[in-house]
Amino acid sequence: MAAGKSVLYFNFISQPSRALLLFVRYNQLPVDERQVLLHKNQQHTPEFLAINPLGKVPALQDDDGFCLPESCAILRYLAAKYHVPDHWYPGDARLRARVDAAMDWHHMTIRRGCTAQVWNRILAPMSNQPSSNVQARDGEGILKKALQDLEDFWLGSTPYVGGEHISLGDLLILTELETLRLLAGAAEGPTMEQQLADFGKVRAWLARVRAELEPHYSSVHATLDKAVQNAVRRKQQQQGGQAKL
Ligand SMILES: N[C@@H](CCC(=O)N[C@@H](CS)C(=O)NCC(=O)O)C(=O)O
Repeated sequence: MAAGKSVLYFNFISQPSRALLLFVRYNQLPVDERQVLLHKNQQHTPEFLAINPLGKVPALQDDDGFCLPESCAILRYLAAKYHVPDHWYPGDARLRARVDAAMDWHHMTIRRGCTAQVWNRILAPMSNQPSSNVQARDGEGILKKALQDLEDFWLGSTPYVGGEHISLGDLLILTELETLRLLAGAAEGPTMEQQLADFGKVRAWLARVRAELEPHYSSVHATLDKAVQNAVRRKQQQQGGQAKL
């Protein structure tokens, strides 16, 4: 397999992009990072569509022109290309299958539950796009069930979702859950802390994985931190404005 340099196209708010950034930075992979500004629609420019015709981040381009969309495929590809430590994506068929299962599971459960809330309660109102309270509430239900399964099954008897060691599955689920922090700026609905209150193993796992990924956890999440602060400030201003009416 070609061992040349790659370029990762990403956005700091995008959950799957952050999973890839953590993986690349933690493993010090020779990958250049190029941010795609989604609020400026850079994902729809002809230049970017030539790299990922799906118009989404993350996307990868190797120096020989090979392009790849989809975070899970990119994570697996980079793990193979750069021979990262085995625990990220184990060679053993059963250990690997468990990591694959966690990666597959997260899409329609954790990701679906988080995205429905964050899009409809924060991102859509912020960008003047239509939002749905019904969809946000459905997201709460989906996430509650997903968190219960994370607590009881994925973290039921092991410290990480794939088993005894940190893996690609932990990165995807962690970065998805982190986005819930934006809900601190939502006009209604439960915050991240409220939604995690009943899930002690999930909270302990979050703290463990964040600490293990430092200093990259903080550098990758600095933009999200700022977005959370801005969302909270906007909410306070709106509430202040309403109080004056
Ligand atoms: N299944 C894809 C999801 C990619 C995705 O939905 N990316 C979002 C950001 S999280 C995006 O690029 N949205 C921009 C758009 O749809 O215009 C993956 O895991 O890579």
